[in-house]
Amino acid sequence: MNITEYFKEKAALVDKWLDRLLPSESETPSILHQAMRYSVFAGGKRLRPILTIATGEIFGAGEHELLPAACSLEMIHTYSLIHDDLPAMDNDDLRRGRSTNHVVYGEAMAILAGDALLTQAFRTLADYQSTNAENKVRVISEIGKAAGTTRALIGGQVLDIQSEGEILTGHQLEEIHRAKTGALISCAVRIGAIIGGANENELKALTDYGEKAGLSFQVADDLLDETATSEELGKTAGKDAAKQKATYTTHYGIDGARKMADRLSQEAIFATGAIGRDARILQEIARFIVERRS
Ligand code: GRG
Repeated sequence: MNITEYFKEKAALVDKWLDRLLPSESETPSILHQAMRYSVFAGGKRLRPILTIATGEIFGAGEHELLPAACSLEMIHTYSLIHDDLPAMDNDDLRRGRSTNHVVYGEAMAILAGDALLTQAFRTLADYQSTNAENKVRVISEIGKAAGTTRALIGGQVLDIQSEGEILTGHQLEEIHRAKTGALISCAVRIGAIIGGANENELKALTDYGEKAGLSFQVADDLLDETATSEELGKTAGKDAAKQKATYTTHYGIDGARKMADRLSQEAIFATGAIGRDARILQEIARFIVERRS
């Protein structure tokens, strides 16, 4: 199976579980549940849940063990996109090829839809039946940490907002993106490994993979922001330049950023060598991350 087919198959599985795990649109308050589902089912790549599934499957974990945790990451990712698009943040009107949540449902409902997705993610994690209670608590802690403030999603967003219009060093740029984008991607790999029962050495190698792949994702994202169209991306292209944001392309140039994305991808692939299991799927995903067109 090639990587495109793999993503299609796993994304369909993620969608099936998300549909099961989210409140139905008819349930009160209907408008909020519609808003949550509007953004979740707007056609994202499902990269984070797929990383959890791919990693967990390497260690023999099954659908019922992996999907609740994988879907909780997608709920958190979608909440971050809804909030990031708000007028108080990036003020964008296009996401996943559709009008942004606040444009359709209003600002108040978009804030609440994001809040509700974050809350539902942790409820999902707590509710699912796991044979290993210790690992379940560990996964909840890992996700709480990655979605939190210290070298994590919200903290990265704060640094990003504070850095607008500033000239950053390469180190500062990396610090922002390791937190804002990398933490959740790396977490996706780690929780797949934890659910699958990886040992400490395997977890260390996979953390290395996740961090490299996470950073390469952001460098590729910056390249796409400059080289792809809004239609291809499903979000507004050229936004970073318009907002005078420091990006990998403004810092290293298009060629420099391209080389950096490829180098990080190679390093991620190399890290999988230390697992001692067939990790070809993670290698394929590392390549996909830097070669994608959306
Ligand atoms: C508001 C708490 C809060 C956090 C916002 C992740 C984030 C922090 C903002 C998202 C905006 C953004 C452009 C982030 C950089 C890279 C990124 C995460 C892009 C979107 O991820 P994809 O390409 O999206 O995986 P899809 O739609 O495919 O799921």
